Amino acid sequence: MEGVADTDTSRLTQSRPTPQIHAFFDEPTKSVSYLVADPATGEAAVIDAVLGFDPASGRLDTAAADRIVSEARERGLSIIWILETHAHADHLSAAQHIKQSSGASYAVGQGIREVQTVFGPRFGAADLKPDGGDFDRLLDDGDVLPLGELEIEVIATPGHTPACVSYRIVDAVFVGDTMFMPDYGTARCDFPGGDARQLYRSMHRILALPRETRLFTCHDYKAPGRDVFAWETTVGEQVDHNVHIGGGVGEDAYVAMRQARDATLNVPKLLHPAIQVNIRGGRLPPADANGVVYLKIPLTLS
Ligand SMILES: N[C@@H](CCC(=O)N[C@@H](CS)C(=O)NCC(=O)O)C(=O)O
Ligand SMILES: [Fe+2]
Repeated sequence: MEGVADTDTSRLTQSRPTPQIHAFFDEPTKSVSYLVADPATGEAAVIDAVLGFDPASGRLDTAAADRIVSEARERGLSIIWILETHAHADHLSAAQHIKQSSGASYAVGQGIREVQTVFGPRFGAADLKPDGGDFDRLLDDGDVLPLGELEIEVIATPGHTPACVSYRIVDAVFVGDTMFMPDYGTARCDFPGGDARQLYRSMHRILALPRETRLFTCHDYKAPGRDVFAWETTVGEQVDHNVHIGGGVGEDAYVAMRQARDATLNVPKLLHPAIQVNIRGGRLPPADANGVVYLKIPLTLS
């Protein structure tokens, strides 16, 4: 009898498997990339990999992505997913570089099609494959991707952009650009297809998760009075303290605040380079007749 009781107790108290998480902070773009692995099988996902880009020289730099791949190799992990939380407007994706060495599948939210519809014509991107064809998989809300013995649940969290998704792996959620650290607030909603009301509702889907759920942000811009970069928080901390939505801020008040703040923000420095590469799934545009690859900047007269 005692033996049976012991077995039952150990089963009840057995801790849930949790993902192994490594964060990589890219200081030039204040972006955070993640390598997330199932400890049991070593299968791993890379979330939001950054390709370095210096617009003055046109130089691309794979150092940040190579660090992620090296870390995976040193830990004996095999990268099977390359995931994007959205089509980033502030940095280029290194997905294609990581795909070359890993052969992993590249996935993004299905809202990418809307982003491509808006920006494809603006950049004259006739080479864009229709229906998100530059990605291996377009994700819907509720989709589940296998990661060894763990599962990655896709939570559609549009608002910052139409293609925004968050990824939940057990008790960890990679929230992309929805909420930032509680002392900084939330993401801007003034990009084409962005919508503050939608973001508010998306964020509340995440805030409905258990308070101890760990949240990992896609950026950190520090905050007044904070000297170090940070990217991990919890649902409970956001619910209580997020400076934009914490303490029960209502939807209308949030939307008014967000729209007023967005009206003061500058366009991200790498907006044009980032968007034209990221709508192509991180592919560069085709080379010109002279064999050189160029990025375009649409001009407007103010
Ligand atoms: N200064 C940065 C701004 C980047 C930016 O606009 N970030 C977006 C996320 S892609 C955001 O939500 N920012 C919120 C804010 O700046 O308050 C740049 O030029 O890259
Ligand atoms: Fe973003």
